[in-house]
Amino acid sequence: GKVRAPTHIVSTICDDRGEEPTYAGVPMSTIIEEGFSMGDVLSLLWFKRSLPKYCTRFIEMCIMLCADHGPCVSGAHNTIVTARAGKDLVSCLVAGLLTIGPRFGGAIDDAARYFKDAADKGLKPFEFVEGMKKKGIRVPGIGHRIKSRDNRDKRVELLQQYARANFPSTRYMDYAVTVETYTLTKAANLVLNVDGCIGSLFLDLLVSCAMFTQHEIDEIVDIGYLNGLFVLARSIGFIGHTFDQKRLKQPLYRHPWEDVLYTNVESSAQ
Ligand code: Q5B
Repeated sequence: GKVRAPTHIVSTICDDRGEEPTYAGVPMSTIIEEGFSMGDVLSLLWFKRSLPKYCTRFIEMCIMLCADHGPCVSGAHNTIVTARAGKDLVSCLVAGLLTIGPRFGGAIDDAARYFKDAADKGLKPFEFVEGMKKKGIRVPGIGHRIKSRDNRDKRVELLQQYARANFPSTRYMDYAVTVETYTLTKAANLVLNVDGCIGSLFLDLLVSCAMFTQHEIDEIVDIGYLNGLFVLARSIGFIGHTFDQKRLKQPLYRHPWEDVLYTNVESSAQ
């Protein structure tokens, strides 16, 4: 009989072999004819299911609100410098993306992991924060360079308002807010930042929409899906910054000497 050759790739999200491609089993014509949104498409390709409207709207809000945060943040800065060095679009984009990590934009998964663990264990905010301090770990999702108690992050406020009005439960976000209340007693800039807000609210979404098993939720948090939201969103901004620099025909960037503290022996002796 026929022997099936072993495959080298297993793929479960998209099939392009038929008359039309399908995303998680949904044909492209359905996606277009039934007016699926970006959030619907993301749900199919990332979560392999159609999520309710309030969830896909939340996903779209995260993408819109994180699309850009000005030219001064690490990623946009890298993109701008790369564009000014005359590099191509993909190089400029990845130069920006490579800065996304535990300090900048990539704290969403860790925020979800730590807030979930602490909330599920019933840790009091001070126990959680002081426990992290003892371990020498900054609380992911807390702290911002320019946002503070008196200069709140509008993105965080908008996401919180939406979730309070539309999510069945905001248990993890509420926990994150109690952590923020505690960290704000230490310093005014230790606010719940956009990463922490998205991380905690995505947990609320996953748990309260009742469309994921506990194992699936653990897997999503474990694998680290959520930084993907920031990566996807901020790519829009980085591409915009690339075009902006090229349109403006900006010259090669060189950082000014005056803004560098040279501390080698020769220069300090002069
Ligand atoms: N301290 C974000 O730090 C930042 C603490 C903390 C306990 C904390 C810092 C941090 C966790 C990672 C995180 C996402 C590096 C940020 C984003 C997207 C963005 C960006 C934009 C956009 C800022 C001063 C004192 C020290 C620290 C203590 C600080 N954070 N303690 N837990 N989390 N957060 N990242 O202001 O005693 O003096 O040693 O790592 O969530 O990336 O717009 O810019 O859209 O693009 O530089 O919004 O918070 O403060 O490093 O001088 O620390 O505060 O231990 O204490 P700063 P530092 P001490 S959202």
